[in-house]
Formats: sequence, C-alpha cells, structure tokens
Amino acid sequence: MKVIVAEDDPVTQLLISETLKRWDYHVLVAKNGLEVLALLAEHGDVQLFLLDWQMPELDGIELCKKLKTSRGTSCCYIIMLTSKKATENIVQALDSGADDFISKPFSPEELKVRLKVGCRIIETENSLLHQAHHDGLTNTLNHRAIVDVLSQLWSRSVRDKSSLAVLMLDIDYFKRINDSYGHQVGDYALKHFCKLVKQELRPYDSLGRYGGEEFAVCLPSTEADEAMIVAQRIRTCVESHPVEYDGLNFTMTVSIGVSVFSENQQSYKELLLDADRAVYDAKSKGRNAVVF
Ligand code: GH3
Ligand code: MG
Ligand code: MG
Ligand code: MG
Ligand code: MG
Repeated sequence: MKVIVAEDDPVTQLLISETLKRWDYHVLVAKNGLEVLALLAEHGDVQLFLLDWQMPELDGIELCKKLKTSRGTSCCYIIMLTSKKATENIVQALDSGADDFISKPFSPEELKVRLKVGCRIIETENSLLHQAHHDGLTNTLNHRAIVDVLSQLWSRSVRDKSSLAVLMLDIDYFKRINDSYGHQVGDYALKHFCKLVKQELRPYDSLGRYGGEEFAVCLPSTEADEAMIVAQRIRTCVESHPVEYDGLNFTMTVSIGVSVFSENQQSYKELLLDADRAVYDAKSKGRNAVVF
C-alpha cells in the first residue's frame, strides 16, 4: 500500500517513514501540503495519507479539505499525526475531512493498527465502488457506468471539438446458444466475448455491458474510418476464436453498429441511437457485419 507522509520536521519525517517502510508500506514523503499536491500529480493512485498539522505553505487542515473535495469518487483515508491533542483540535481535524487523529509522541503499535484500519476501509470502499460500476458476470462497466463515460466524453468533444466514436455490439443469435447448450455455456460465451473485445481495445477505450448480450464501446479521439477498422478487427477476432467449453466448440459472431460525434447532435443519446440503428442494419444485412 502506498502512503504519503507529510511532515516538515526532517527528524520526525525520517523516523515515521523508516517505521512505515519496515511495515512494508511504499512511502512517499513531503514537507508541506503543496508538496503533497505535487506528489499526487505523479502518484494519483495514493489513497492513504499521514499528515502533520502545522506545516509551512499549506498546513494539514487545509490539505485535508482540498483532498476531500478534489478527489472525486476515489476513496482517500487521512490520518492526522500532530502534537496537538485538545478535544477542539480533534473536532476541527475530523470536521475538515480527516478520518483519524493521533497525537505525538505516538506509540508505534497504535500507529500500526490505525494504519491497518485505514487500509481495511480503503479496500472495502474500493471493492464497493468497483461493484457499483461493473457488471458481475463480465467485469466490464455496467449500463450506468458506460453511459456516464459516454456522456462525459461527449461533453468533452463538444468543448474541444475532438472526435469520438461509439460501437454498439450485439452478439448474433445468442438465444440459440442458450437454447442449444444452456445458460451456463451462454454465460461463459459472454465472458469469452468480452475478453476478445478487450484485447482489441486501447487502454483508454471503454467497454460496457449495455444490456443482455449487447455491449457498447467508447473510442475517444477516434474518427469514423479508424472506428470502422477497430470494429472490423473485433468482428474478425470473435469469428475466429470459437467458444471452447467442457468439450463443446462453436463459433460465435457479432453485429456492430458504428457512430461518431458530430456537432449537430444535441445529446450523447443521439450517438447511441445512431449506433443502435446501425446495428439494426447490420442484422438485416445478414449479421456478422459492421455498419456505419
Ligand atoms: P439477434 O442475432 O437478432 O441479436 O438474436 P439474439 O438471439 O442474439 O437476440 P435476442 O434478443 O432474441 O436474445 C438475446 C438473448 O440473450 C436472450 C437472453 O436470454 C440472452 N441473455 C441475456 N443476458 C444473458 C446472460 O447474462 N446470460 C445468458 N446466458 N444469456 C443472456
Ligand atoms: Mg509540523
Ligand atoms: Mg440483442
Ligand atoms: Mg443478439
Ligand atoms: Mg433483443
């Protein structure tokens, strides 16, 4: 677990960071709040903080407020480690966003277990957040999450006039797979399908389960011709990697509708509608096809 330690006194900073390293934390140090913010620009994944109160430039209390308002939905756990000990100080710290409060001089045993509580809470929150945004079967984004991603990307495209493409993927005759082999095989086929699609995407593309056996892909900064290439790559990949399960082996195909951002669109919903219409065309053209 990564932890940022902010402490302006060099001796205390060294003592704390060496102690934490012995407990297997990956420690990053700062000597004031501004340095913490600078560290976060590079280590945005840090969720655990051990902050001194009194520091020059930006103190622990002001930093708490900034961290709690600026980190969006990502969880962060802040322990205030300070020479202050009055009840009013504890109240002010917790009220400013700190999650815990320890007075100096601290007992290493107590610091150790309080850090462990922080890790436990971070892990629980991360897992709940993951579950809130992902589909339990395929571990792709769920309907709400992929629509959120699309709506944010769409707004960005309006702002920057940047390109954006959407693919709507609908597995062909999926009902037959269930009917012929059972739902368990159908479930496995869905997971297999998602694995193949992910292989064809870039790290900053998003895949989500739009519903049932329909999936949406958002391709930021992508023009129509590139989106068509990606869609064809996905189509070919699915067709050429049969589902193999418990002695069964069968080919699955997918129909893909492609749409792109245009300045006439009033909402991201039009982008989805266009992609939907294109899937419908792909189905009527005989399936296993990509239509723009
Ligand atoms: P088309 O080529 O026109 O898309 O035909 P289709 O059979 O794929 O489409 P249809 O909408 O008729 O059927 C979709 C099927 O997908 C029906 C539904 O039971 C199945 N399905 C949806 N979600 C799941 C799931 O989570 N697991 C399994 N096994 N099947 C699912
Ligand atoms: Mg200090
Ligand atoms: Mg369907
Ligand atoms: Mg289908
Ligand atoms: Mg249907």
